[in-house]
Amino acid sequence: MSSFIDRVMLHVAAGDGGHGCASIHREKFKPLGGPDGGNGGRGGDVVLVVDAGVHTLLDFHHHPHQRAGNGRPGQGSNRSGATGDDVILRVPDGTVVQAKNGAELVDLVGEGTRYVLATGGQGGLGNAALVSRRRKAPGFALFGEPGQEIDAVLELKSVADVGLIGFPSAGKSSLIASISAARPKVADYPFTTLVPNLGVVAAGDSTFIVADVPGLIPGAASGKGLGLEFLRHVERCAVLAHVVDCATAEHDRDPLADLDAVEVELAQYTGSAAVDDRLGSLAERPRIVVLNKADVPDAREIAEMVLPDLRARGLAGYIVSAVSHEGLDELRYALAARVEHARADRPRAAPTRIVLRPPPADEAIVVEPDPRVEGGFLVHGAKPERWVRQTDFANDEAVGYLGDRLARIGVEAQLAASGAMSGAPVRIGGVTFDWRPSSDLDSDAAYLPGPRGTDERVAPSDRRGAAERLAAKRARRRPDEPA
Ligand SMILES: Nc1nc2c(ncn2[C@@H]2O[C@H](COP(=O)(O)OP(=O)(O)OP(=O)(O)O)[C@@H](O)[C@H]2O)c(=O)[nH]1
Ligand SMILES: [Mg+2]
Repeated sequence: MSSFIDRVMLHVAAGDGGHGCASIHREKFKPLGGPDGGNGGRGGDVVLVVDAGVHTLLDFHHHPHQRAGNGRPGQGSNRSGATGDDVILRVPDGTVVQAKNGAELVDLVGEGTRYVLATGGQGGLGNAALVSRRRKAPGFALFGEPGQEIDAVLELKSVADVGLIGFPSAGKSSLIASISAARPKVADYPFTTLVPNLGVVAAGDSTFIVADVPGLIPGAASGKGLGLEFLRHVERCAVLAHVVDCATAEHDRDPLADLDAVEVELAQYTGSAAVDDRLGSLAERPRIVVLNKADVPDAREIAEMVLPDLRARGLAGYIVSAVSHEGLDELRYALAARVEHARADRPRAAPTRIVLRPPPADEAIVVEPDPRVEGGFLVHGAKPERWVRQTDFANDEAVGYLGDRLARIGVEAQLAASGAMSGAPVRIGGVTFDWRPSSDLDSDAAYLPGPRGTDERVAPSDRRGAAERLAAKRARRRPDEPA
């Protein structure tokens, strides 16, 4: 079975999440209104959707870069930012998605199947959403998270729609070269083509795949020439196109005789068991006749004489020249119409509406010594890295909030267990901190998450010592770090 591999590298970026808003409600005579900063909107996703109307990856060869919309920032008065627009990419049934390293991510089968290739960034929480019992008036908000950026390879193994069959040197390879981007070898001796060639042909809105197979000669069924072996490459073609040489100098040949000889061979081809029974045998397949080499004056005359005979047999004939390109547009549209007709005949599978997502990010948190920094540690983990990206390091409260979150999921305990000393440089997602364990600060060993804000409206009892605690405890960004 011949399959044609259409491959394209896609560079996609999901939208960034919008930043959360830090705002305080203001109303006449109520100077100390509560926090009312809204959340940022989610960034848009980049989504692949199987569409039975799409047959090749041609579009992506032209537009390999795709970017979804960013989420909008939150605003005061608890207004959330708008969600970023998704980008929907329509792909053919049977598209295989691979990561850049070749690992298969997903095999997209069935009309309507969706796969989220790149996930939009979460919006940052606004300060209204960050209120807790201990942090009553947060003076900060979280940044939106950047959208995922992914390079992926789309691969489509498709089967040809049209098979070009005919005698050696009839011009099959010349023809596929003149109507598609395929560039097979062309020469004036028989059996130039030893392996099938495939090309994508466009005609108006329709695209289809044409296969050029090695030539057939009388007796092919009994093994003459290259035999019938290569006909398995056209077994699943919905349409056959006889390519006939109208300029042959051999006295015992003419277009109708060649056509008959090829038909005799086709009739003897039994094929493999795997053929789609809706298509029927090769002998029953719809076919047209391409009368080639019309640029040669004698050949054109012969072609015109043959047309009525073909019509009498119920066959459509097209007079073309692969060399001068005459008649090729008409041929492309005629083939497209037959291919579309065959596609419409094949019942479509009911939409499956399967939504596939990449496996959830690994929640594991790994702490290890930093090989590049003496006494330093690296912290890996989806959550800590995301939280660092969402933190406004210019805001002490925001940094304190990050410290609380990290302690709560056990990063602090893991650092201590790994032997980190107070003051050790700890790197998370590209940002380095001086690690200050909370046990340094609180006499009790158990960590107590607490408000670290300096906002005036924090209850005085909560604020006691806050400034000192903050100064000692906050995770400081080292001056050598890029912002
Ligand atoms: N004048 C003229 N010559 C053509 C035309 N098409 C093909 N030829 C010539 O015919 C010869 C055979 O062309 P190919 O395209 O290799 O024929 P093929 O059918 O692929 O042959 P095999 O691969 O051997 O089966 C080459 O010398 C071509 O240049 C045409 O439209 N006009
Ligand atoms: Mg050839």
